[in-house]
Amino acid sequence: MRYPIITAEEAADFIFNGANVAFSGFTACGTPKAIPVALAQKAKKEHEAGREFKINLFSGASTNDCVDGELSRANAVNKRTPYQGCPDTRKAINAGAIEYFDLHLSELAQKMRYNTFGQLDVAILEVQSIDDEGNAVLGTGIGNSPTFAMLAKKVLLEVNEGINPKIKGLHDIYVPLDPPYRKEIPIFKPNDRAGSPVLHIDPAKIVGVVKTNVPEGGHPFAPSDETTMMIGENVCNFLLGELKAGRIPSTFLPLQSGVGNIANAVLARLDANPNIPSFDMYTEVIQDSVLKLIESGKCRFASTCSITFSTEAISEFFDNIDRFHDKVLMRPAEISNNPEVIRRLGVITMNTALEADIFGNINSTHVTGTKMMNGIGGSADFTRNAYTSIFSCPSVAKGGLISAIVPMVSHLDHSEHSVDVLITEQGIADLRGKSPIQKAETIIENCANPKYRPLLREYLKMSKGGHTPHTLRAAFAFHETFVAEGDMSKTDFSKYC
Ligand code: 0RQ
Repeated sequence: MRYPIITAEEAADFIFNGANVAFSGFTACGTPKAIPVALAQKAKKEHEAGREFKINLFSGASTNDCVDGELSRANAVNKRTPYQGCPDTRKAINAGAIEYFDLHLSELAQKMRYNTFGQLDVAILEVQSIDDEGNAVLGTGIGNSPTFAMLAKKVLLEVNEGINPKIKGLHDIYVPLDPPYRKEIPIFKPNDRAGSPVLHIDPAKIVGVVKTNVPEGGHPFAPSDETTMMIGENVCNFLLGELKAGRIPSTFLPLQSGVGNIANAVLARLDANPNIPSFDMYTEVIQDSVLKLIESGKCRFASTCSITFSTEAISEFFDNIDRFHDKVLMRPAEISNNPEVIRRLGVITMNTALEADIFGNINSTHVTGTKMMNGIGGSADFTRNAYTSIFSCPSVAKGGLISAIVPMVSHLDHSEHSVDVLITEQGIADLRGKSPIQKAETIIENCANPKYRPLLREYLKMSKGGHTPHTLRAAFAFHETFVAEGDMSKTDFSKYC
């Protein structure tokens, strides 16, 4: 190999206080595992010596604990974008120790190419292999690696020998030209290949290679419970109704689904229902349930940014790669989540809300309007450009102390203009073509938990006048009551009359 083989500690020495540092991958997949740990150690030593040491951390989406966990515990992060899902990072963000700016996942790469955040100093990229001409085979998640490699002054590589070499061919690396030269992205069907299976990195920028040997694959998700199964069933019923009404063509349309238990339950219900035809997926993450759908023939093809499989599923995937290699393509986040492509393909999107208000506005990110949970992720990339956008969530959280349906969302991520359908375990609220008052009546009666329906009806009744009736002084009464008394159902609207 023509590149210097170095230790993770030597690699960390290329990174200085205040540096803009970008990491490969998307979720834990494809994320570096050795250099960030050494970097956290370096930060701790610098702090012990009384010196400031923090980096600005850019990624594809959430990362593994070696990146967000180690670096935030070492107090080594100044700015952070575009998405995180790490409890320690979340704590630091909400304590004001990390300046987090929450960004649509499709936008970070182009914003960096437009020089919005200043020069990228170092890119740390995990690869499966690299040849002497700089052609790299990436790992199980791409994220923004192509743009990071293009922009960084220096590139540090982790060559992970634990990644199965059969991964070669599953990547589709394409970086659009920037305005005013951008052309259409040549993806007209989910399985169209737009770019190259390898990422070219300028060899002159590669200042060191660290070898690792960490097998890919994580823990499987917990099995679905009764609530998530009912949500899955309701999503399935909604889609069947759309097929029957001819609003979805009989050949079906590509699906996007978030990650987690609800997404798993929805996909399991779609698989089990013989009336749902086979479909493609145009999404950002695929998990074990999608592998099962591909095996059963229900999913014909999946375009994604990462393959977030459990350890067992990833071995099954690579052991049978001949069956899967023409069924999956991994693309950079700006392509997997690209608004132009999502709109063109007619993607049906399914994302999760923390809370929804009675008028169909969605909060996906902020608990009681103030505390960051994870970030907006790709949910708006898909929702805003969907053929039909669906949001789902359980009708209550924390054992019923919180209603997911509230008078007014305490933070807005997706406005009522972008949200077509809201689904809870209670039922389906089809919001298309409805006025705000009609939306409110449908959401209260179909989606709110029976325990909270009387309170929500009372709020709507006391709010008179205007196109979207509100009683502004009572709009956050649910949240205020939860903060003060730990139970939203204790809300007393008579106090606000
Ligand atoms: O708390 O973890 O303490 O049990 O929030 O809620 O119901 O388990 O749902 O794991 O799917 O997360 C919106 C955060 C939902 C996620 C969000 C509490 C609840 C629980 C988690 P515990 P659930 P999920 C694809 C697209 C934005 C990004 C996105 C998300 C915890 O889906 O980050 O969509 N979405 N990306 O008890 C207070 C409420 C609450 C609440 C739930 N109203 N108030 N707490 N909880 N509702 C993926 C990617 O972008 C990669």
